Amino acid sequence: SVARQYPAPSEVKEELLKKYPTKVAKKRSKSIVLNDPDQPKEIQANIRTVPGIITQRGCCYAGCKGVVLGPTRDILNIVHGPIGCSYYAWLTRRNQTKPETAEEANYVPYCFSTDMQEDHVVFGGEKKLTKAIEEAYEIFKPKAIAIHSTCPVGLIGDDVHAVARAMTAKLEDCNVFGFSCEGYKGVSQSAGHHIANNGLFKHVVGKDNTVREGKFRINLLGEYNIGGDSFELERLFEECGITLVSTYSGNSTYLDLMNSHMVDLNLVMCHRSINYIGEMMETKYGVPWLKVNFIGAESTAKSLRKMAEYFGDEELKAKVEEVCERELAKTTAALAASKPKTEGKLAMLFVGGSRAHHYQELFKELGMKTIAAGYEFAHRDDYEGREIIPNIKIDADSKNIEELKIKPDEELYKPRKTAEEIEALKAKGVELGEYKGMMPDMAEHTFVIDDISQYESEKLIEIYKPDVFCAGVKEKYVIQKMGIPLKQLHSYDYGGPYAGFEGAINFYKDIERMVSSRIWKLIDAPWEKAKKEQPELTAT
Ligand code: CFM
Repeated sequence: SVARQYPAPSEVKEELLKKYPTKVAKKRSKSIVLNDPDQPKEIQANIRTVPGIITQRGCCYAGCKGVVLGPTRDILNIVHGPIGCSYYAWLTRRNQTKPETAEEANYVPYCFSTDMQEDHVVFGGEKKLTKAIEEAYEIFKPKAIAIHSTCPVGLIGDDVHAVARAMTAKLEDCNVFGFSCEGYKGVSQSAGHHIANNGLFKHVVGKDNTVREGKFRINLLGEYNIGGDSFELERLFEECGITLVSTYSGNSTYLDLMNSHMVDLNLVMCHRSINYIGEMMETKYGVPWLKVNFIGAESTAKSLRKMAEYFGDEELKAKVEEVCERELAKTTAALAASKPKTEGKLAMLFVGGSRAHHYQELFKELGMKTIAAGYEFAHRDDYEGREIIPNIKIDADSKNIEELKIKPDEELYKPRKTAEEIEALKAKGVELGEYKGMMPDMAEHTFVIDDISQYESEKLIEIYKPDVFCAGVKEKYVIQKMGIPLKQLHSYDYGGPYAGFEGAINFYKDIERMVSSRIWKLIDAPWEKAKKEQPELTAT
């Protein structure tokens, strides 16, 4: 193959900004960083998108209801608002769940909405909400009901929390709680994660103090079972002899979440969406957290080994080693089959607040280079690493630990490790409570871009012609019409799981197929076709 030539990175950045008005260019410039892995540069993140720019972002309601609360199967989620937002209350995220028995409650396939009308906007919607809760309770008898506010609710001032309190008092054995997660709050779905974390911690965590069986009890925080990812990780934990008490919140139940403070360790997969629960559990119950990444075969093995090292049990370490060796033999064989087709190809990843980092590991294994990546709504710590930024706990989105007045629980607080043990673990690479971020893992002179716009995406594609572009469904078809295959890293298109060892094998195969296919280059985009057929009409 011919070595590709690109303009100098500084010229690329200039090209991305050239068309913007001066003020906009100045603002966007701070969110476009040329990477230096050894000395991560400051990146502008978690700020308002410039109006008029086509962003990839979602809203606060999406982050709260869709992302964090949605996957738990037996919390009945009612969307308070007009029906438009409730379309997205339905399973559009491919978060899977598997009840253990046919009788077990599962509300994931349902869609509950108050279907607010004009007169509710004018005269208030609290009565309508009360009725909706009563009706849902009558039909389903759930143990928990969560109310999610959409924009109009905040604008007219319905007090969903007052309704929730009244209904909790009235209904037998049903915990009703509300979330003020109006779409307009914050600058993206990130504020919704924070509101969801705070609400779950306040209303759910700590309500069941049963000590579950098992020598090593953990939670998996920030794993949502998209395309069955959690199932693969559950398999691995079980084989290693680990008791998984709860997952936040893929394939989870209300009872598991109520019991989730009774563990020895929290593993944090998606730091962005769930770090607040990790912090609060540590403050109140003394449970430490460890950042892991189960995306990529090597990362999965590394994460399992770190976890075993944390527990320090020889039998567990041997078991983890056995599982890793057996599984790595399979992934290595799969990689040998795919890598000749993928080696040297280029990838770009623009997604969410976590996967644009994690999935670079899989591309690395495939011998592919990530030349540009960025999050939609992450904060600076997800890029630069949390330890280098002062006051990282202070978060503009929502209330922080101090404001929530979270203090150690007098009966249940128990530090799991001594200061010396924590130091010893750190020396072995088991760094509790730390996240290094995306930038240190990316090559020098690659681009790190926060909240990339559609325009900037298209420019990057014109310049670098990547072999695969990773984003979501809103980007997918425009980019494929440019002749570049797009892999959805939110929903996995129709594929997955991609986590763990089995997931890695699935990903190798899917990416090999995508980068080998010439189909997108053979089809003219509608605008190219129009140019060919009627050149005079498309002259600008
Ligand atoms: Fe975390 Fe997620 Fe993500 Fe996220 Fe999301 Fe998602 Fe995502 Mo879509 S919780 S930040 S808000 S890993 S829904 S499962 S894929 S943008 S990168």
